[in-house]
Amino acid sequence: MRRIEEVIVDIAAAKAVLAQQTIEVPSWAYGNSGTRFKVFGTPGTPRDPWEKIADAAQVNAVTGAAPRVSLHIPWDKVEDYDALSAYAHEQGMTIGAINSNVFQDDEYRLGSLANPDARVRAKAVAHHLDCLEVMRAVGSTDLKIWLADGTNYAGQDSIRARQDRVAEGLEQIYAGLQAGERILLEYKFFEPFFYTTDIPDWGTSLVHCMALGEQATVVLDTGHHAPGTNIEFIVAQLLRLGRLGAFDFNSRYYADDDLIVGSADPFQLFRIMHEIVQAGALDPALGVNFMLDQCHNIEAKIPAQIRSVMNVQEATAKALLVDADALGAAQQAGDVLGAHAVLMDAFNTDVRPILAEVREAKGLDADPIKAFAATGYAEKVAAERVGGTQASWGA
Ligand code: LRH
Ligand code: MN
Repeated sequence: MRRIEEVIVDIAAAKAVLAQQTIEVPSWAYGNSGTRFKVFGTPGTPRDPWEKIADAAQVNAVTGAAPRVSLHIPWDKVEDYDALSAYAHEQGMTIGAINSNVFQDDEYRLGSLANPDARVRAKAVAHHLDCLEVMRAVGSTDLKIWLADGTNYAGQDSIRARQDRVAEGLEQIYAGLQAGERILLEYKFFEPFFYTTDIPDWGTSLVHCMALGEQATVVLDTGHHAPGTNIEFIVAQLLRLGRLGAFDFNSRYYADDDLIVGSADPFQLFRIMHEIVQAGALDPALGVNFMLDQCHNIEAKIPAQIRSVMNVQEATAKALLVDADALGAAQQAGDVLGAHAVLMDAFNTDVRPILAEVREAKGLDADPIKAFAATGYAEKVAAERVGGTQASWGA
């Protein structure tokens, strides 16, 4: 592992960028989730959006880099969104992207915006317009749309007709946007349907976004690609087109495993952040929202989220330590191994010391995991949160 002292790029500049980096955490990561085989409950799991936000605030408190929490509607539905937003502010948080949900009502068996039944499509559009109202009530500008829509058997429905229906529905939702607001359109290559998925890949999401307009951008969920997909290529292309709106960071070994980002393939996360740094896309002005989208089925949820934020920070720090001049020169000279070595030097650099310094400069403990354990918060909520129903994907 290369030591930080050996690095020649401007460490102070890298630290300044790292100090500004923010990662958005998902409310649903603090609730129970699982697989079709089992959803494990855990003592202290939140029972409502207020408790989810309180837990998310613990991650920000020890990392200083996670000041936003995404909501999912209706999982986070409340009577008074102003009050929820005010509560988030009291906790030092703001509410980020609003995720719609047109994948759990019985009517959506054959799809939502792609459903052959116009009444069901109208219901799905109406839900998204409601989500826009929630977005405005909590001061957010991002409506994140993931359509589970798809089919299971060849011939079940017209692939082309479903695309036309999706386009029409998205148009009706897009028409509801106000200035400064945007749609984040997510794709996923399969699940819950297994023959077609109506927005299966970045190309399909991009085609719909370009048909809609400038306020429509693509969400890249790192768990939503066929095995072997070069995700950083997609990142580079979407940045080139100015259509990368957000990431849903997680990692996987097989399918949409939603594991801790960087836990399965830290080198892939580094390669993705290398494309981000090369494009200057850490600059909030480029509008890329770095979000987590994970489920902690067996591990403690708050420490898992803290580890996730740290993994993104470490991949970003390594990407910021790439000697861009040396890389450019080697690439220009066709020095294949020389260019590769420049990247590997950065990847093989222990960046934990500079991230510790960035945290200490913010008055935080160098080790966020240790800092959280020392708060006794997990034990406190396990004792307090007795009774009621623990939040989970269904509820
Ligand atoms: C779908 C998905 C989507 C969310 C859900 C929680 O797999 O990635 O982003 O709505 O997970
Ligand atoms: Mn996702």
